[in-house]
Amino acid sequence: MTDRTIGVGMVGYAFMGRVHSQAWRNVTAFFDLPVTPAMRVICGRSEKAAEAAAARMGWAGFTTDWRELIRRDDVQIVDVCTPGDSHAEIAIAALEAGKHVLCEKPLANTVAEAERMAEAAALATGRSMVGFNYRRVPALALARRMVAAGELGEIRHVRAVYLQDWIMDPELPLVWRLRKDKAGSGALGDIGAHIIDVAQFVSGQDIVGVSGLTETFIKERPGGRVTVDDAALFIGRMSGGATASFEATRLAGGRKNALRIELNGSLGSLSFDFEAMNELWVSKGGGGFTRVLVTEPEHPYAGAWWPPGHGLGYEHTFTHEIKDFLEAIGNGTDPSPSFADGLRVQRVLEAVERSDGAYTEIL
Ligand code: SOE
Repeated sequence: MTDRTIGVGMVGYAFMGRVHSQAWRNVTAFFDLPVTPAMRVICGRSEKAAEAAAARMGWAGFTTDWRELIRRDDVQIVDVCTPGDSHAEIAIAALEAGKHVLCEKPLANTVAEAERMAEAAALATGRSMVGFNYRRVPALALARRMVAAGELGEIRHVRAVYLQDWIMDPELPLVWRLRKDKAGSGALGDIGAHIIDVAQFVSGQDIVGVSGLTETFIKERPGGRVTVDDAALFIGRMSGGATASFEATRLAGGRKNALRIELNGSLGSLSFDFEAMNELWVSKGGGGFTRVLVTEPEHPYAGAWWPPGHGLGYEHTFTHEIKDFLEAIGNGTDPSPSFADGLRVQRVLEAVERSDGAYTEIL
């Protein structure tokens, strides 16, 4: 532990606010860091809810004005956990005020917003990072390590899906994630963004072209018309020559949080399913898949926690994310993924929407 305390202010207190708070509270209990976060203030629209969130989640203060949060001299980090329509305004204001910024995914709701955010980050004195937390699953960080070491050889196929089913009930009301003005897009930007980032991170290759389609199956809900996609499917080529296929849907009944990715290379394959997040399946030279339980001390992040075989969960990926963010700030390096990486994901999302329907009908 050091005496280099760094103040944190968080905007938002829903699901992401809760899981980020868990990470801010726990990170120094498991990782030795060059700086120590102090949970100064949480911001939300409702004063009553912000006060309750501060008490429950461990924040010293609360406010309903994010501009006041940014102005505070005892806040050096701004953590943006709001719906996508406010990411640009809050993150740019925080960067221009000299703060470090962690912004939830996707970076923004449009490429134009993401471009302004990436430009502000490039000019800023503060460090910035996008919250693609799945890069911090030990199994996916191990997968990245194995690909980078050439253990799979030349990567030929990347196959990623992200399957959920929480909007299957047509009586689920028109929550903000189902409104384009708040979320920018539906499954495409919400969970499609994750598999785009994970595919690029694990393979070490960028997506350089896509063709895809989106579909909205449940068009009306209590509260009005759905203005985003329920599902997005797209294929692409990657910068190292691999072909790629993606599917993101929140209507896959029975699939709760099934982020799955498989890579096939000239020397072997890797396969991962977040619903069994402590396991990585590996095939070498065309042999069958064997299971690696990614809980050994030498595996990424795993050594900080429990003995082998005890396993980690969703929340730990956010502790790893914030650990890496604080380490970068303390060591004066740029965190990854950067806002420029987030802009690249936004360009892929926009390309899928632009390509929508560009397919050949079977007459
Ligand atoms: C809803 O689809 C959601 O909460 C996403 O927004 C998160 O990024 C994902 O980790 C879990 O599902």
